[in-house]
Amino acid sequence: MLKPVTTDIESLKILDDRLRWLSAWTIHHANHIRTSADGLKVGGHQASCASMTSIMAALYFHALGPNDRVAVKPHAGPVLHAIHYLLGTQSREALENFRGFGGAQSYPSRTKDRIPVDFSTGSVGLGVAITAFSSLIQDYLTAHGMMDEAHRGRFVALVGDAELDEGNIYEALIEGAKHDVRNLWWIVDYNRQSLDATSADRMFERFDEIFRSCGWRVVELRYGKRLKAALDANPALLSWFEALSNAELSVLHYQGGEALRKRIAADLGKSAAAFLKTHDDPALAGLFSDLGGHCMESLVEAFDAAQDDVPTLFIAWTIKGYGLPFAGHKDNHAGLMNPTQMSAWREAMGVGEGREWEPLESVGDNARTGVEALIDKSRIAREKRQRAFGQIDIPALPVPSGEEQSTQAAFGRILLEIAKAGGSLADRIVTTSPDVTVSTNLGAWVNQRGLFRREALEDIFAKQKIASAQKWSAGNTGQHIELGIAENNLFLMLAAAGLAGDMFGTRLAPVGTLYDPFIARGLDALNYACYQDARFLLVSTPSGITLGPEGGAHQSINPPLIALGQPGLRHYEPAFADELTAMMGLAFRLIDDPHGESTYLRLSTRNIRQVEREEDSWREGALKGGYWLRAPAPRSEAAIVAMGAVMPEALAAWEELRDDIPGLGLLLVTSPDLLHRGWTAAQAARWNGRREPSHVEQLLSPLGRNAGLVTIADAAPASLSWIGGVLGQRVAPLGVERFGQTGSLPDLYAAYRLDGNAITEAVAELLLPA
Ligand SMILES: Cc1ncc(C[n+]2csc(CCOP(=O)(O)OP(=O)(O)O)c2C)c(N)n1
Ligand SMILES: [Mg+2]
Repeated sequence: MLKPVTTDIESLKILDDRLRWLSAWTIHHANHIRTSADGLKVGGHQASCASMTSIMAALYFHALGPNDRVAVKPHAGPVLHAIHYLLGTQSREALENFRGFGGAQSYPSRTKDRIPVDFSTGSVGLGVAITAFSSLIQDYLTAHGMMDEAHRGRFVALVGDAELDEGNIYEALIEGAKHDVRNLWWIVDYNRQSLDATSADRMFERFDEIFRSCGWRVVELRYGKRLKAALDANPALLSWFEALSNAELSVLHYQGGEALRKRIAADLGKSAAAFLKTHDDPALAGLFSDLGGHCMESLVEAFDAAQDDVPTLFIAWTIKGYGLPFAGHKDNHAGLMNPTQMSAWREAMGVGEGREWEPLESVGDNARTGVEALIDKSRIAREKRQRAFGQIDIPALPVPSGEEQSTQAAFGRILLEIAKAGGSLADRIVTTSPDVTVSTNLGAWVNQRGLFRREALEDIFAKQKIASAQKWSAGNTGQHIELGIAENNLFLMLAAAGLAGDMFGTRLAPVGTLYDPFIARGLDALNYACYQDARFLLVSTPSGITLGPEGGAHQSINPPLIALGQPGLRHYEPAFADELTAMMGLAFRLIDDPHGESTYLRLSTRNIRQVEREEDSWREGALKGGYWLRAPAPRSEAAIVAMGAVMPEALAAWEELRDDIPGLGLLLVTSPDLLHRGWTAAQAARWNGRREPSHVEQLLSPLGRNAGLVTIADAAPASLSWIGGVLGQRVAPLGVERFGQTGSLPDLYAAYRLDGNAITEAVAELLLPA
C-alpha cells in the first residue's frame, strides 16, 4: 500500500470540509432541489452544522472508540448523517429525502433513523443530561457482573452553548457529582449564538466555575494554533481580542477581513500597524476564524490528553456558520444559503456541478489515500446495535393477602416478595426514586436489595443501633438508585436504564416511583424516554384528591389525560391488589418484549375492601382496560363506569340503585388509555376491511343503544367521558375539575361530587325522560 502523503491532521481537515459540504448540501437539496409536495419550508440548520464539523471530524475519525456513545446536538443531525455517508452506512437516497417521509430525520433518532444513533435528541438539554445517567448505568451493569469491563465506553454529548441554559443539565450535573459519575465528555460548541441572538457575555467563565465545582475538568479551546501564535506575539492584539463582546466578535466574523482591519486600526492605532501590514484582508479573516473548535491540531491534542475517566467539559470556541456566507450573523440559526450563494460556495469548496453527492469530491489524488485510511480506521459502530429482549424469566407474581388494601401498599408488598424469592426478575429489577422511596413504599425492597453505590456506604444509624425500619447501606451490589428531588432526573434515569438492553445488551427491568402530580415536572423527559423506546415501569403514587389531608398541591388531576396522549406508555389504574399483580407481571413482560412498551401505574394510598372473585375471567379484561364488575342485563338502560380509588363509592351506589334499575351494570375501567387505543385501532382496521370490534365496543354492546353512562374517576372527568362516543351513548361525567384541598374523604368526595349521592343523582338525571 502506498504511504499516505497527507498527515492525519491534514486528512481530518479534509474530512471536516467534506462534512461541512455534505451537511449543507443535504439541507440545500431538501429545500431548493427536491420537489415540494406542500409548499412548506423544509428547513434545516446549515450554520449549526458548520459550527461543529471540525469537532465531529476529530471525534468520529480520530477520538471515538468502538464502545463510545454520542448524543449529537440536535441541529447537527445532518453532520452525523454525512459521517455515515462517508462510512458507507448511510444511503444517498436517505440524504436526498432528508426531512422527508422515511428519509434521514431532522434530528438524530434512535428509532427512526437507519444509521446507528446512540441517543435521540431534539428537545435541547435532555440529550446532554442522559449521557450522565447512561454512564451510571454502565457502572451499574459492570458492578453487577452484567457487562464485560472490556466493553465499557465513554459517553459524549455534543452541546450547543445556548443549550447550557436548560436547567435539567444542572440537575444532572449535581446528581452525577453525587454518584461520582465518570467517563463523560461534554463538548460545547461555543459559538456564542442561540436561536434568537448572541449569548449573554455575563455567563463567560461562569460555566467553567459551575462544572469545576462539581468535580469536572474543564478544558477551554479558545484559540487555534495560528491565532494563538499571532496573539502571543502581539499582547495588545490579545487584550483587544479578549475584550470584544460576543456580539462584536460575531459582527466581525460576519463582516470579514476589511472590517477587522478597520476596527483593529481604529482601536489599536500604531501598535497594530506592523501586524496589519503583514496580513491582507483574507488572511485577517482566516486568522481570526482560527478558534479552538475549528483547529484540528487543538481538538486532537485536547481529546488525546483526556484519556482518563475524569468527567470533562470541553468549551470549544467556534463560529456559527463557519465558512458560510452568513458566518457569525445573529439571525443565521435557520438561515439557508440561497441557490446563488450555494453555487458560489460550491465552487469555493472545489465541488463540481452535478457531483455534489460524491463522498470524496474535491479530495485530490495525493490526499485521498490518507482520507480513506481515516474513514476505514474510524472505530465507531457502523451498524445499529441489536436490541436485547427475551432475557428475563418472569415468574407468577404473588397477590398480597388482606381484606382491605391500598394499591400503593400492595405494590410495596409485591416487590418485597419478588426480592425475597430472588431469581431472574429480581436480579434485573433496578429501582429508582427522587427522594420519595420510602413514601412510595419502595422501602421494603430497598431493605432487601440495598442501595447502589460504586463505593460502599455504611448505614451509620444502623451501626449505632438506632431503631429504624429502613436499612440504607449501600454498595456496588445494591439495586436501588436513590436520586435527589429532580423529576427530570428520574425520567432520564429510567430512560437510560430502560435502554440498557439496546445499548449494553443487558435488559434491565427499571422501576421508578414518584408522586403522581409531579409527573408534570419531568414530563418532557418522560416523553423523551418514550420517544427512544426505553422500557420501564413507572409507579405514580399517591394520586388524586383521595390523598385527602395533603391538600391541593399534592392532589393530581390530569395525569390520566397525559397518559391518554402519550405514545409508548400504557396507563393502568387498578382498584384492587389482584389487578395490580396482573398488571405488574404484564409490565415486566412488556419491558422485555420487542413489541412491548413502558407502563405507568397510577396508585393510591386508600385502603379499600377487596372484592371476592368467583372465577378468573376478570383478569383478561383488567389487562385489556376494563371488565364488568357487576354485569349488566341485556339492553340495560344504565351503567356506572368507574376507575381506581373511588370503586367503593361506585359499588355502594350500584347496591343502592340495583333494585330501582334492574340490570344496572358496573363497568370497572383499568385503563382509559388501552380502551381508547383499541377503539381507534379497530376503526382503522375496519377501513382496511377487518371487522373485529374493540374491547370497549364489546364491553358496551350489551347495553341498550340509548343507555346512560355515569363515569367516575378521581381524575379529570375527560379521562372517561369519551366512552359515550364509542356507541353514541349518553354520559354524565363525574371527576375532578377544580384544584383539590385538604379534607377527609367524605368531605372531599361530597364537595367534588365523587360520592354515592353524586352517582345516584347522575344516574337519575340520565334516566329522566328527555
Ligand atoms: C427544549 C427546547 N426548546 C427550544 C428549542 C428550539 N431551539 C432549537 S435550537 C435552539 C437554540 C440552540 O442554540 P445552541 O444550543 O447554541 O445551538 P447552535 O448555536 O449550535 O445552533 C432553540 C431555542 C428546542 N429544540 N428544544
Ligand atoms: Mg450556539
